[in-house]
Amino acid sequence: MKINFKITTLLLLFMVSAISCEKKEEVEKQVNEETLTLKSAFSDDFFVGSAVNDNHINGKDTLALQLIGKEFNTLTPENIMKWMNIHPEENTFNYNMSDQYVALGEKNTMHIVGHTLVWHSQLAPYINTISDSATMAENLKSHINTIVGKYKGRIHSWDVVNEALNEDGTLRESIFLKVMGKDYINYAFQLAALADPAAELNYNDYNLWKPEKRAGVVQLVKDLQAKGTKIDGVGMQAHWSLEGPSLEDIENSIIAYSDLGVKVMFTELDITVLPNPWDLNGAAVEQSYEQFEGDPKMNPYPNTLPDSIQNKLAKRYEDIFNLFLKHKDKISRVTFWGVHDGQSWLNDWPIKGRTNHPLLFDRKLNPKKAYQQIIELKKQN
Ligand code: 9MR
Repeated sequence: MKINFKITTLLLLFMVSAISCEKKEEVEKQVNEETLTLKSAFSDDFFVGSAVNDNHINGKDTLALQLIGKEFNTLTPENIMKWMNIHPEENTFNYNMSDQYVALGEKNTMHIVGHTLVWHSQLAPYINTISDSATMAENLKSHINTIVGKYKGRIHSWDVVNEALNEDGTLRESIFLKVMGKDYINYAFQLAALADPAAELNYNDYNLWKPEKRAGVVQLVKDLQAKGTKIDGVGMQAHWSLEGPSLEDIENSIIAYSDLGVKVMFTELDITVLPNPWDLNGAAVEQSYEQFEGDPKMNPYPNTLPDSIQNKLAKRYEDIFNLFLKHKDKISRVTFWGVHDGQSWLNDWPIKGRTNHPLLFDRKLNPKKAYQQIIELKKQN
């Protein structure tokens, strides 16, 4: 009787502990799911990041800074490393902001991106006065050697050349092309590889889903590879809208770039929800958009985003992330162009002073439905 009682007690204890183990696992799973953030949800898939501005970097925007640390594991500087800011005169380099930027990334153990070394826009004025090839080459060398060298081993990935292509895939008539010919691209990549052999080196551009532009990128990468020049990735900027581009066009580009043996990155993701002057009958692209400033028709959601559009945005982000997950073996990074809607460049482009809602966090830094939907994708997988 006594023995039987002991066995029953032991059995009961065993069952209770088995049940409580199961319960514990369930609770742990629930807690994990509830506390998933972008970086933890996609940690097995790709880096998830954001572009950061001056107020994030200098620590003034403390709330956004907390969000950045919690949600993202990679950063890109939105403006502070562009040529006119970091190297405004031939012999002047401004490292004040870039030092703080790199320190911010290091404090949070992040994948740190440098944006951007060679770009026709936001250039220092002295570059536009150069008219001979040897001087331009010298200046490229000084710019790339100095900056990449300074952050050797600390900036992990560089947008070496930005937006060198026209929409039809031909080379853009930038000051670099005009003065040096097309070899400036190869030269820039070679210089970056010499200055930091371990850094990831990328070509970055917008509208890379377009078949003609895609062909231009494929040619550009093949040309570099044929010369034995190091190129590690193609950055698709991803300034998209609710309607386009199609998932098919995006997917075709992911596959085309990956087939070249390079990584694919989505480097500047945002989804505009506002009407575009390009869609208006008779609005030519070259036209000034000042005529639309203050026009309520062009700024339909100045306060909150209606549920119908919020849902559309969430569905669009869900579809896009589903595609990213399908090709996670090819995609190494997804970076949003801004932390929250209130500081997106799309509030001022292509028309100034509008209220756009293109990101995952609203103006109060609350996660939007699109955020929940993306996280939900990972809970299901
Ligand atoms: O978001 C940036 C905005 O604050 C600047 O005014 C603008 C100036 O050119 O550049 C924006 O960032 C661009 C990025 O550096 C390259 N790809 C296109 C981005 C949006 O214009």
